[in-house]
Amino acid sequence: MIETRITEMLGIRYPVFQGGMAWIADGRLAAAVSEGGGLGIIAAGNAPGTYVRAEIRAARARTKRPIGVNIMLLSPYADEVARVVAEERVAVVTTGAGNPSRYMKDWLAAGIRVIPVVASVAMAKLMTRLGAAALIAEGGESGGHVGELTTMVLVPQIVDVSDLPVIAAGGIADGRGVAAALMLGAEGVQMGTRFLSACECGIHPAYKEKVVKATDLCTVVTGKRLGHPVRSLRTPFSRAYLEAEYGGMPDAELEAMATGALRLAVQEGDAAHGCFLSGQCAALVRKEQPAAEIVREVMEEAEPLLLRAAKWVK
Ligand code: TUI
Repeated sequence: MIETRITEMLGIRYPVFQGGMAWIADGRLAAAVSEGGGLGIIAAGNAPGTYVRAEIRAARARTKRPIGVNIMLLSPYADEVARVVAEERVAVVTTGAGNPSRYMKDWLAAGIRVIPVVASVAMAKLMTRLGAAALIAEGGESGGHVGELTTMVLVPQIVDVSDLPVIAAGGIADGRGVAAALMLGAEGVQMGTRFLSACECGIHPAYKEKVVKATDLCTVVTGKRLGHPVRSLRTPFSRAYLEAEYGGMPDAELEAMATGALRLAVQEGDAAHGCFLSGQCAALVRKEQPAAEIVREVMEEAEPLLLRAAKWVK
């Protein structure tokens, strides 16, 4: 049993968060993770408040345990969703892709534990000062929108500048990753890619199959030129996008090419036009299995590794 300030603070069995993956992490997946003893997180992505409220209620119909909502701060609906999570008094709000300062006061007044993703030391200091309950340090091995630093160098730097518990994310898909994260000073982990293979994850079967069959060099970062780098699986779409990006396609056309690409991957499994967001650790994800089993398995794998390391100390 691994108990940290995260398990204690949230009243959860395992310090494992399921990443808030846009278009993917719905009430069903989040409830399955929370029922399994981790923290399930509904992704607001680019969806309106009505969707988020419905998914919160769908999750609550399946589990009495705490759930979280991730707010993607670049969303045109971010203000609306920020109000919905306060009205619904969700246990945890995580944020991504930006600075959530303007919402902090209202969320704290609603009794919400705010756990932002921070991709830099400056943001970690600011969030600590504004009342965050914990911090998620997400390295660029992750899928989707990626920061500059790797998990290995980001986590210890965040741990050094904040007294808050830190959750490591990016590149973690099994017990080895969990053990390594704890060694870096983290008190929990967040995994996205590993949960793409969960039975309760409703992505198109072709998406799941691509993840389970992925190999070491299967992901690529696109979108650097427009300032929104995104990691996804190498596909005919990502190849075409990279050619356009580095071939000088005008910004507006490049943006149009990406619009709707995530939905096409998630709902249609369309490799020609879809963008299959995934972290580098897809190569460590080998089979479909229930979400609860994933949560338990990674933590049970980590325990003997931590004990083995302790035995090396003379
Ligand atoms: O947010 C994510 N991952 C995402 S969001 C997303 S949807 C999207 N699609 C296309 C373009 C952009 C977004 C897909 N995947 N992860 C959390 C994360 N947050 N990673 C890095 C950051 C981050 C970056 C900058 C957090 C704070 C930050 O602060 C910038 C500032 O305002 O100073």
